[in-house]
Amino acid sequence: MFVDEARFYVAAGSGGDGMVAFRREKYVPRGGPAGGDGGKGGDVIFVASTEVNTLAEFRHKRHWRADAGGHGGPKQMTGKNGKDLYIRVPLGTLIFDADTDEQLADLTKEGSEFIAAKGGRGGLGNQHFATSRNKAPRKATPGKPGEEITIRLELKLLADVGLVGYPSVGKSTLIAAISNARPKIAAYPFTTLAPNLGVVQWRAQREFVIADIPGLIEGAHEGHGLGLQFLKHIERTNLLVHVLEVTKKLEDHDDDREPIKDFEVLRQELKRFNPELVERPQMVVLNKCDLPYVQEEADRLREHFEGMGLKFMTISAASRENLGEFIEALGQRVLNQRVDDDREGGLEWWEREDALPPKAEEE
Ligand SMILES: Nc1nc2c(ncn2[C@@H]2O[C@H](COP(=O)(O)OP(=O)(O)OP(=O)(O)O)[C@@H](O)[C@H]2O)c(=O)[nH]1
Ligand SMILES: [Mg+2]
Repeated sequence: MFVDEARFYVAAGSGGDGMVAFRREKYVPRGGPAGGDGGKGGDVIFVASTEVNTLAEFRHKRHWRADAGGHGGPKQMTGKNGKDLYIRVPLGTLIFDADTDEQLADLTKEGSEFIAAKGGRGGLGNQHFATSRNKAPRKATPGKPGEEITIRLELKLLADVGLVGYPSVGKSTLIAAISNARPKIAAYPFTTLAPNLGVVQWRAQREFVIADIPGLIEGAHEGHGLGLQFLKHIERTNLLVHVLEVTKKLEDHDDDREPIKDFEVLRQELKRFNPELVERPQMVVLNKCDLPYVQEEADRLREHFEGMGLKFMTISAASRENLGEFIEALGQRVLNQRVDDDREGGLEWWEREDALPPKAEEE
């Protein structure tokens, strides 16, 4: 089950207590203080991992605790440090303080960590308290309590490209055709109930991530269909691809779907969710072009969308028509964007579509 929100309590381990003890050795009349220190309590640490994909694990377990530190022992033995508790979360998990709503961390890279609660320090054993006047102190200090906090997690998937479109336009078929994702595909609407991520291989060494989200319909902002809840998972993408289809007009069934109208309706829905989304780089693809009645509409639609200044392509996810060109167009846009972002894995200047050698320095 796909769960993208969670709220729970975490507590670090408390430190172990220091000990009061004296050296007892045969033939040594009065041993000095020898009580060991307590160990440190374990930390609670969130770590981003590609091995988990949702926050489902947190639905039932409401309390997470790291181990306490061991108490100090005799003979100056320090207590064991409590084991840190590592909590694995998916990449793209935002961590908030649930009480103040302050964002504490955004774990976007494999292995990145955030210490949410620090373990308490161990107490000091009486070995530390001997003075010239008191050679046999009976004083030791208790361990400090560990930090505790109520955490709210929010998962916002990380993808370079997001697919949006009405149900059944073929988004899942498309992601299955070009990436390693294997989502469910079927001829009825709302087949996809949760986002899918897929990795697309492009030009041998490079890859990017594409997200397929459940279909959207008119009125989604009012909760129609599955609503707009999944749009947050494409909020972090650099490129949105509107997938369109031409629906067959049947004699007995008058659906008022039309690709240009579909595009405008979904644009409004995106805007209602986050006005910034429609400012994002966008592309339009007409899918199912293996069907003659779809192909017939291609020129008209191309003229319309290119007139709007949008990149427009015709593809068929089923027959794989034009998918190579489609991947190329995505790769160019996504990785060019990364160059602008100065992110890792971007294109070298000579790989860019609009490649021009850098200007020579003027003397
Ligand atoms: N002829 C043809 N059929 C396609 C093509 N792509 C998808 N389909 C069919 O369209 C139907 C819906 O495909 P999906 O990939 O499940 O559509 P979706 O957009 O993911 O739908 P939701 O998950 O419900 O939003 C399936 O029956 C597919 O086989 C295509 O290129 N050509
Ligand atoms: Mg689908």
